[in-house]
Amino acid sequence: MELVVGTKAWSTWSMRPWLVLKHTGAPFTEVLIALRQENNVSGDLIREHSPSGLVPVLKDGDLTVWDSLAICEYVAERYPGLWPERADARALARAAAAEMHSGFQALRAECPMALEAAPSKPELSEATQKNIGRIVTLWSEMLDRFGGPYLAGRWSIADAFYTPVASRVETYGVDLTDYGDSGAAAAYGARLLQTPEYLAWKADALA
Ligand SMILES: N[C@@H](CCC(=O)N[C@@H](CS)C(=O)NCC(=O)O)C(=O)O
Repeated sequence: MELVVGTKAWSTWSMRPWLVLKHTGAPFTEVLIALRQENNVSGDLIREHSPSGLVPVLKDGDLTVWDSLAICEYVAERYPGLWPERADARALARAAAAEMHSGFQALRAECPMALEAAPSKPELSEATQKNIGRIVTLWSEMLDRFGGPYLAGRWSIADAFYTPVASRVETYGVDLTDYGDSGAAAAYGARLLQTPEYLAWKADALA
């Protein structure tokens, strides 16, 4: 398999399936495309690989799969264990990943992932604060219900989807206790940033 990804310091969508593939231990090759180049260079390079004009894209033989969630689902069909075994945990892990995939626009726009950036503490808009409040509730309820250490018990695709949020919490100095966290959500976020897969991605991003 070959995964086409964008600049690792910025591309949260690329990070998700990359973490998932790394977690499986399956061998895969990687094509890295520098994002935000002038004169549509990035877009042209991406379109050589991707029918949607976006990264990430996974190639497996003559099959090209685009979109982070679809790629993760494809990998999960080949490598069991990426979704929880229990039906209720699997349902909520999927709901959490889907909510991330389709939501939290304010947080994403106002606090873009920037692994190379020095930590800062910007004023956050009401919409972004609402997103963070929702994430704290979601994380806390799932950790409580399934007992941790990850959202639905064992590490799953849902955790890959929230790893970029944990990096934003770190970069933008977000204190989750301001959003009703008892400490469990912050500990979970810190845990996501200590997985070997994330540390490998971050090392690549900073290299
Ligand atoms: N829904 C898509 C979103 C992918 C996306 O927005 N990718 C961005 C990079 S993170 C991209 O390719 N932008 C085109 C560009 O920067 O030229 C997914 O989940 O894969």
